Amino acid sequence: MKRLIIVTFFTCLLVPLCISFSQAATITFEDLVTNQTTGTPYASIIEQGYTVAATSWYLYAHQDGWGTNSGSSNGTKYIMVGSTAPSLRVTKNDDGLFGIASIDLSEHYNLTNLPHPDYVTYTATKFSFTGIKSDNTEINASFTMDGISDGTNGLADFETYLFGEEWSSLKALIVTPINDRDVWYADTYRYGGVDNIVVSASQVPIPPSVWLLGAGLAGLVGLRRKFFRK
Ligand SMILES: [Ca+2]
Ligand SMILES: [Ca+2]
Repeated sequence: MKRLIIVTFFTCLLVPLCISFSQAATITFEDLVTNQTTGTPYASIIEQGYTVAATSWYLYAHQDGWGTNSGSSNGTKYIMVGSTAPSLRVTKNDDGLFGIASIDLSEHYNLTNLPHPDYVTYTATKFSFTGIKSDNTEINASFTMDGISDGTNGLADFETYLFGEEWSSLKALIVTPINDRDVWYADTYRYGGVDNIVVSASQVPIPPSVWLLGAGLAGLVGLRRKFFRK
């Protein structure tokens, strides 16, 4: 009987674990086509079963060191949002619900190597996040960046923002760069870099029949062993 209880316990434990771990994904943008000069515009990007779309016009794909080392760097490709693409909208392609665990964010420009000194005021200072839940309620958060962005040099330009557990069962996630400097064009010029969006499909509830089946199978195994021992 002791063995039966142990087998049942582990069967029930493993079934939901296998389902939840297999559905996590990191959107890295490494498959995007881009170039060394201006970057490449995209209206939307599909990766790993998710769509990352600009809420208007284009977002841009950039590669590390683009321009004359004009952008933020994390050694990989990433996307720029802001100006003509005010926000990003992340959705799951099958209209399923998902959770967001983390996102990497940067100031977009290399602030030590600007094409023009005014460009420092074009760069986002923070990001806001809005999660739209399955019942259409919203959750919100924001993140102020460190203002460090030195291109392909030594300092880390991107920072990772970690979301809490409440950022689950989302229909959509909206990511908006914000420029809170006291300049009249701040609403227009607020470029930010985005990379490594870590998402996971919301766990599919295990139907009671599956739990019963698991427990039943475990019971059969236990009885069989008990029978043969006699
Ligand atoms: Ca990347
Ligand atoms: Ca930074």
